[in-house]
Amino acid sequence: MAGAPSPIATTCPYCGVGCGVRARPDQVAGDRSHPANAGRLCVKGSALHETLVPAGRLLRPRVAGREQTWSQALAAAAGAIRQAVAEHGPGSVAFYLSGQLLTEDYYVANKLAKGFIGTPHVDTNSRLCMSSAVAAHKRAFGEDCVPGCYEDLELADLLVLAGSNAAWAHPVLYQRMKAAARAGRKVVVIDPRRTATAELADLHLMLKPGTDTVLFNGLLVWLADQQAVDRVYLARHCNGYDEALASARAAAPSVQAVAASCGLEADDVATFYHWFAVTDRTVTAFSQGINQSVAGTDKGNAIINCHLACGRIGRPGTGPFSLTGQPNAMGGREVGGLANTLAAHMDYDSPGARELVAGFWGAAGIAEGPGLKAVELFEAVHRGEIRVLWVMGTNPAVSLPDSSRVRAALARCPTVIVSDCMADTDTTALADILLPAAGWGEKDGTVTNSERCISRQRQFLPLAGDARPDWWIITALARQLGHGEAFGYRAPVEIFREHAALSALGNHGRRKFDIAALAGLAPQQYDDLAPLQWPVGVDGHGRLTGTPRLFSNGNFATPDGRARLVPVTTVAPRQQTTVAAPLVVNSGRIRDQWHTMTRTALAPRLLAHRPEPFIEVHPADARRLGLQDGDLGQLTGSGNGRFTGRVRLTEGQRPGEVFVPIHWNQRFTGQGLASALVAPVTDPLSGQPEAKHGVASLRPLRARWHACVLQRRGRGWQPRQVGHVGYWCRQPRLQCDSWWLAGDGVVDWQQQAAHWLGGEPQLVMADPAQGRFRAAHLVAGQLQAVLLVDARADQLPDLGWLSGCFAEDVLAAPVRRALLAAKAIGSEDAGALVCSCFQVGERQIAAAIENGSRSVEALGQRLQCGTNCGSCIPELRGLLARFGEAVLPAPGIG
Ligand SMILES: Nc1nc2c(c(=O)[nH]1)N[C@H]1C(S)=C(S)[C@@H](COP(=O)(O)OP(=O)(O)OC[C@H]3O[C@@H](n4cnc5c(=O)[nH]c(N)nc54)[C@H](O)[C@@H]3O)O[C@H]1N2
Ligand SMILES: Nc1nc2c(c(=O)[nH]1)N[C@H]1C(S)=C(S)[C@@H](COP(=O)(O)OP(=O)(O)OC[C@H]3O[C@@H](n4cnc5c(=O)[nH]c(N)nc54)[C@H](O)[C@@H]3O)O[C@H]1N2
Ligand code: SF4
Ligand SMILES: [Mo]
Repeated sequence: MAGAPSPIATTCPYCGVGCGVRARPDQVAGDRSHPANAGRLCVKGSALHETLVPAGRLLRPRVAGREQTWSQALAAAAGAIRQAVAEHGPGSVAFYLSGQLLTEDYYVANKLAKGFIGTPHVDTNSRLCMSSAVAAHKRAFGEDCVPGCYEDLELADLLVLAGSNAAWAHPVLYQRMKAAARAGRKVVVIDPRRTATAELADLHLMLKPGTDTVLFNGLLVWLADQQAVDRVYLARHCNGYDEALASARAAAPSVQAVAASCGLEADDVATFYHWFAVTDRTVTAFSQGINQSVAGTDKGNAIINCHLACGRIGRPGTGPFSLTGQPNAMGGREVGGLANTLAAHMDYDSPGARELVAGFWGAAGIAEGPGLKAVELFEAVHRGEIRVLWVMGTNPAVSLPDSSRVRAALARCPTVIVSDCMADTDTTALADILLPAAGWGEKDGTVTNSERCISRQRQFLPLAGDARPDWWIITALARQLGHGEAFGYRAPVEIFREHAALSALGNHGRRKFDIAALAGLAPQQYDDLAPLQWPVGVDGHGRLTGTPRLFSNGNFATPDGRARLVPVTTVAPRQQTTVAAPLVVNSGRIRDQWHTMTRTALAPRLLAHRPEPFIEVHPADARRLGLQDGDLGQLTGSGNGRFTGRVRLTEGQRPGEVFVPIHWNQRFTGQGLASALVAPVTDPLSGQPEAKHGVASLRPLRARWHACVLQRRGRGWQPRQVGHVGYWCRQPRLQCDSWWLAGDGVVDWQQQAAHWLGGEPQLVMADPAQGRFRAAHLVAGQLQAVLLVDARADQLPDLGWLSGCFAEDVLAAPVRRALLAAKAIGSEDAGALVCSCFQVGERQIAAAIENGSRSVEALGQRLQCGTNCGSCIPELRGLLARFGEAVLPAPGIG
């Protein structure tokens, strides 16, 4: 295309797969040369350019709600920090960082806080995400290292996915696992829910939540009893086998005992154990179903124990594999962003580390020892001990447990500084000083993905408004505080070189994290840096070399070089059901949204798959509670937090347990925070919250009416201000904004319509007997807003067609009539969206199945669904199973 800028190679800012992207402002594509994805992208990655919109950006610094210049805002922030340190000591200042910052941002934040302000209280949202895996790695290997690489997931003959919904959370890696299927390869999924990932499983263990340690302890016992352990490997390279086995035997004496504790069939447990015992090439990939638990660290070690016992680590197709959540959680761990670490994989208690780092930084007042971990940190904020809290790149009002207490803590804190690229989030709403951060595409730096691969993020857009890259903001503040000499960086490359040099400090091969070979990169070399897995070396020709696998020689990062098996006991979930809160609440991700929706909700097609917060319930529980599919349900947690969402009935849920998504927040719905149902209890070693095991009661939300309002963009109506609405949820669409509403009061709809539509409706249809009402407001024939009311939610029409009417300049008469009937004219409603890439809906797919497309491939040929990112294929299969049978030709026909 003439005149179009050529694409820039960069990295996707979402999940820890770390896909390479070739990006232009108006277009993104997978980077074929990137080792993580070889050209593939998932639906979120493919929609990245649709989120590069000015809407909602924070463009100028704000102090106490007023726009300010950078120098004013930095002076205000520096003044608050100086005052807090003078009056209450350095420990009254805290930073709360994010695995979505770039390594360079993270490095300077850590250096400023620990080294120069001298506060140990620097923690990150990775505490909620990876800290149990980090602690497990350290106990077993002596250092926080993921031993293997993505290729191992393809090479494994047995692939175990524990507490991971990779099909939705690591989609491109999932596609790679799927494509690597071959005769004899087995997949075991360990998850209390039947997820999209379970579609890949030869065996799905739908275990009782929180019982993974029993399952893996039982596996260790089985391996020992079947002589499947590698005695030579254990003798040469490991400590602690006998103790770990004794502990496992006490916790999981037999397959029957394991099956009973985990709520599984003994035959299924034995099958898993047998496969593991006989398959040398085994990888166990794990994620938040393991980490987010009061036994998260133990769960990780129980898995690692089994791999060490068989010597299955450090070789192709083997190993425990912690799937990283965020794009740069790994980079944050490298710089030492967690409160219990110092820098560059050195801890405060690593011999001599504090002095070495202090000397390297020239920081005389470096923090003395570990600081508070996220949950404790916000408790300290609540107690008033933290006077200045700086939040960067995370939305704690939504993502930390017991959200109302976190909000109260933020509200009480004398100075809350928030750096974010979005203006209106649940956390920015509580900030005193708001600093506009550059977003993806506007900044330069590096990230490290799940397989230790360092990739460049590159700038291809100008900075929006006065937004600045995070490293710039942090160093500008450091200079205000008088630390100009230590923070005189002019570009990210200078920070990166220092970070690389620090990794070699006092290392002498003791720490695997060593990227000293990159400490001398010239700016151009940094710009051109190709993806590279650490530790990084240099070959005989002076070329940089990465390391796909660690510990291949059986040499670990412990003082004696031996790995440690850790005795694991059984720890029950801390949040236990009660009569008042009889259901277990599981929470997690959906396919098309990223975390608190600040970016993915900007692309309407990413909201079409699941437009509203929902509660997945087993049909037996629903029957007991008087709930039907599509009803509104309300969960009440043990701490009285509430969650209202659309009930989805599914056999994929164990009875007595419900699942809610983590994404919705107060910008999008009235009462849909998963974290409101989670108590702030944590793993004693890692400090990671037990986010997968809240408890709650469930009841139907009584509603006399269900409504939908569609409104032309920018007209400013906010249902947050409406008193008698029991439920609201906002769904931005391509041509308009829309709200789902429900309430129990008696409403005069004529009057209400004028209010909600922002003007007298010209078109009205009322059918009080049916509880039905339709109204539309037009200006000069152009549609401005529509209100649809019905007594039952399932009577509301599909809104896809209606929202299209906002694109028309003048509404034709038949369209007006159809609008009141709210039925599409001449076009079939597509039904609930299944394929986001090609916008294909359930009804279209059902029709195609009826017309003979009886396979995923046939559906792809007819409708294109499933042919791009492939993440809807599990759902296509579900629809084929559901509709395929119903429409089989009757006997005797054809
Ligand atoms: N689409 C999308 N992808 C994402 C993200 C996103 O927001 N959206 N976020 C990224 C981030 S930061 C992260 S951390 C990852 C998370 O990736 P995942 O961990 O794969 O995702 P989750 O949905 O949090 O949880 C995984 C599974 O754990 C199961 N589980 C719950 N309790 C237990 C248990 O006791 N034992 C076992 N074995 N399983 C259990 C849940 O049922 C769930 O299916 O995803 C990353 N990718
Ligand atoms: N109940 C429950 N709670 C959970 C979880 C769960 O499974 N269940 N999962 C937990 C996990 S694993 C995670 S990782 C967390 C995630 O939770 P959060 O980290 O709170 O969620 P995000 O929406 O990713 O927040 C990132 C913020 O940074 C902003 N941002 C984006 N890019 C930049 C940038 O370049 N610079 C700056 N300064 N800001 C930027 C975004 O606009 C957004 O406001 O949630 C945790 N909470
Ligand atoms: S798999 Fe993850 S890194 Fe890759 S495109 Fe999707 S969200 Fe981005
Ligand atoms: Mo995460």
